[in-house]
Order: sequence, then C-alpha cells, then structure tokens
Amino acid sequence: MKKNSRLILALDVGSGDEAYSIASETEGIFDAIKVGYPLILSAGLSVIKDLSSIAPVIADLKIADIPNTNRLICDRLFSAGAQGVIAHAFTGRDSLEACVDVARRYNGELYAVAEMSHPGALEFMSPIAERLAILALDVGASGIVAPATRPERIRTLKRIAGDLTIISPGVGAQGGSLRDAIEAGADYAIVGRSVYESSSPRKAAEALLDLIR
Ligand code: OMP
Repeated sequence: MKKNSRLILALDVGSGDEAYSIASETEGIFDAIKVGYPLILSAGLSVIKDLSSIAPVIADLKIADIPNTNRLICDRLFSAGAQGVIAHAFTGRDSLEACVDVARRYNGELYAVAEMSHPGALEFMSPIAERLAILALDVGASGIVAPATRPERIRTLKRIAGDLTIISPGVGAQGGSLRDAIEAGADYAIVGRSVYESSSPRKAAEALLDLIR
C-alpha cells in the first residue's frame, strides 16, 4: 500500500452498494479500504474485487485458526483480490506463519494484531502485546495493528516492531486522536464511522486529511 494520505477507510457498512458509493465519493483520499465481517457477510466476497477498482483492499477477518485453516482463509481472500489481510497473532507462530506464507505467494501484505483499541484489550491482550509484535517481526509480517486509543502503546510497540508498518484503528468514534496516533508512530490511521456515518463522507475525509497535513 502506497503511503500518501496515511488514511485507511474502514467500510463496515451493510451493503455493497453503500460501500461502493462511499468509496467512490471519497476516491483519491484513502490509501486503502478495509473491509471485514459486516460488509463481506452482507455483500459477499466479490465486494473485495469491486472496491479494488477504487483503492487497494485490506480484508480484516482477524483470522485466528489452526495453520491449515488460516492458509485456506488467506488463500480465498487474496485470490478474491485483497492486497492485504489482517490476522491475529495470539494463535501462535505456526498459525501466523501460515498466513504470511500465503501473503508472500500473492505478493500481498499480512498485518498481525498486536494490541486492539477497545477497553477490553487491556484484560488479556495488552499484557502480551509486546510478544505478539516480536512474533510478527520474526515471521516476516508486513505490519502490526496497534491502538490509536492508546498512543503510548503505539510508541512502545513501534520500538519493538522496527520497520514493520503500523496501522492504527480507534480514531474518532472510539475517542482516539489522529494527530496523536501519527505522532506516536502510526504509519496509517484506520477510520470508519466518523467518515461513513457522516452526512458528507467526502468532507469528513478531507477534514482528516487537513489534520494530517
Ligand atoms: P471505527 O471505530 O468506526 O472508526 O472503525 C474502526 C475499524 O477498525 C473497525 O473496522 C474495527 O473492526 C477495526 N479495528 C478496531 O477498531 N480495533 C482494533 O483493535 C482492530 C481493528 C482492525 O483490525 O482493523
């Protein structure tokens, strides 16, 4: 994914038409579009290819299974046109490695979740996030997911993750600040509701762009 606006649009909307319409309206602003269960389960896997005509698509299924199943899921997503895939790292080295292997075969990107943005992540995930980031680095992931809601954690995880790309959700609707996340070391901020629920997604996206530049 080319670093330009440093913004990724999370399109957790309920239909392919709505997704396509918002993606078209904001075309040229986002470096990538992230789709996950809400959209894929309502619009089908073909939504990945449809949106890819507007921007590279990251498929966020937070894959968390045994290596063979992970491999099969990644294969479906990359062959459907995804440029990147998000997988959990807590399932361990073999499972994450399986995802990275498939990503390499497609020349794609694999992002591993190190620490999530919601409060519940402090319960189990945050205490092991450094280890998850080290694992992501070891297996050759493209990047990690780190929380924009806790910029100090981005800073810590960046020190560990070295050159890995950091993608950070939690800006806007979850209370995170775009500027703080970028200053802390996020390469990209992931933004969903504050754009797609806005009465003018284009204006909302342009406002984010102004904040970054
Ligand atoms: P908004 O909260 O609407 O901006 O959307 C954030 C997007 O990032 C959603 O698609 C979430 O599923 C996703 N996300 C998080 O919010 N927190 C995380 O820790 C990880 C993700 C993710 O992997 O993208």
